[in-house]
Amino acid sequence: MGDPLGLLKVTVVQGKRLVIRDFKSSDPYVVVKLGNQLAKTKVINSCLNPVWNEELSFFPTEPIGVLNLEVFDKDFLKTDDKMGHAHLSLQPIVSAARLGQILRVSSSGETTLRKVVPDSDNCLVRESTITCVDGEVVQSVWLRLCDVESGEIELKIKLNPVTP
Ligand SMILES: [Ca+2]
Repeated sequence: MGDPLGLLKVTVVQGKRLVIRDFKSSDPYVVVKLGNQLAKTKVINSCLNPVWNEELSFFPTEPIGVLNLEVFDKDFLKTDDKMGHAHLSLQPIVSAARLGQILRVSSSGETTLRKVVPDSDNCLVRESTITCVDGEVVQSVWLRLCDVESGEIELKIKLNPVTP
């Protein structure tokens, strides 16, 4: 295990245009993984545009990994169906947090530290902004789900870095 990087709070905000896995709808939930740490949201029944607004906590260590998301349709009496997956590199938020510390961004107000643009290596739907809000480093992200016909997931990621 490497050095701890702080507390990473991942809020799974909502999903949009998720796929149908039952007759008319799905019962989606999200599994979020960072290395061997795993957390799940609750199941929202019969909804293709679910709002979870659920905060999941992770304790990342150096070197920082990739956040992996998988969406499933909860089923009874059979295995849950896959509804797509996505990943997000945590390197930008970690470097932005370091930059914020170096620049000693004031602990009040909001400062934009960095922007991440969609490309072929990430799952971003649109440009993602990393800001420092009242001392916390926050990244807002919309991810496109892969290996599925449609679906996007909104995340808000907060990093409270360990103070050196
Ligand atoms: Ca189901």
